[in-house]
Amino acid sequence: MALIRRFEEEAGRQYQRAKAGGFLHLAIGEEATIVGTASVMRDEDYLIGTYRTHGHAIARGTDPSRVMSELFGRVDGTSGGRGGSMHIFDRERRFMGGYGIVGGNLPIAVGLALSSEYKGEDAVTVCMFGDGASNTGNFGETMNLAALWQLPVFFLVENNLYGMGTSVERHSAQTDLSKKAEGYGIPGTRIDGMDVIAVREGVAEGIRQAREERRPTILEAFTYRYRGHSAADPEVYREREEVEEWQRKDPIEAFARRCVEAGVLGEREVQQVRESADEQVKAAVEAADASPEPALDSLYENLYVVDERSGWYAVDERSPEPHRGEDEEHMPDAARELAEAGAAYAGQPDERPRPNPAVDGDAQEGVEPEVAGEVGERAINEDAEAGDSAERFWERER
Ligand SMILES: Cc1ncc(C[n+]2csc(CCOP(=O)(O)OP(=O)(O)O)c2C)c(N)n1
Ligand SMILES: [Mg+2]
Repeated sequence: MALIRRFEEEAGRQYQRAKAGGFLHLAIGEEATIVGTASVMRDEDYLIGTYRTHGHAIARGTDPSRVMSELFGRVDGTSGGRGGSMHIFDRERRFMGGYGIVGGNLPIAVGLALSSEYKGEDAVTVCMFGDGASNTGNFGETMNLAALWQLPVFFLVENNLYGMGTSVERHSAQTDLSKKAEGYGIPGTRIDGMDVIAVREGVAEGIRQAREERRPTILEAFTYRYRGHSAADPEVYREREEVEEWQRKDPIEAFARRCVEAGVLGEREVQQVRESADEQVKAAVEAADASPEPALDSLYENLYVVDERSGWYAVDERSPEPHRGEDEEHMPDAARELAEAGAAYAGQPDERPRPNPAVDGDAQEGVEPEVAGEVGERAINEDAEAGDSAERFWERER
């Protein structure tokens, strides 16, 4: 936590000196939520976050020099200097970004969890996002598939009370964000996100349920960013007193005090932690400064552009003529083939009659997921035995 705090203070300074470009969103004050979460993850687990994720990468073990180099736009950065602050990424440590689109990471988290399931891996995906992101359409789509497919994914809402300058009460109809996915069958709980141990315990349980029971859950962690939304925020939406009140709950100070009082650390050791953080951050700035900018002739690498006539293609990796699926207008056979394949895959409509929950009650209520299928099947079979056709069943229900 101390290292992340020092890193971000320095990142803010380097941004003011125009060493770091683009946008800069600092999570100063939110360290307990970040570190508490990462501390109970296994190496093989995936973590995915938003655009406020310098600390998340560092907590996963990414070298701070590589994160600072990314802010500086240098070749030794985590994305070769091309992503900047909002797009930190470290595949080796399974830190999957870093996204500028609010809520954009949510469906990707479900994709990661699906890949683990598909490959028979034991990994859990931990998806962290803000209170504001819970209002995006992606939220509902993500929760639906996570619950429906019983994926090994765990959601953590970093509720810092604001989405930019809009408070939760003004941006969300349901202000208890832990309840926001209940309708999809994803239960939630709330914890003090300023207490690193509380976060650790809450996340450990959520990860356990995801890993062992394939049961996605949400944890809402209350936290606070001491700085503005981004480096350019006049902060007219909140009172100084509110910031000061949360500063009194500083997660680093509180944890240091707790360790000293419990006799786990001495004052001197706490000081050593801070000094070590300071040294690591100084080294990170030096390394970033020494790292070269990307070569000019690499300007078009990994860059995709859209051409109005021929669709998407990569400048450097593909030949400029249209490829399969890019220019249907001039490739009618390919388009038809794809449409026919899709239709064949969808198969025939299921004509079996279904129970009507409004009349028969919810067959799945209070029943474990494995058993629920059987109950549903039985209800269907009973109807089928009575000689009901699908049409007659629905006619009667209407
Ligand atoms: C889809 C989309 N809409 C709007 C924005 C602009 N925007 C950037 S950050 C932000 C607030 C998000 O708040 P929250 O999810 O609570 O995260 P926090 O910044 O508090 O960590 C908004 C609206 C965006 N980047 N993407
Ligand atoms: Mg927020």
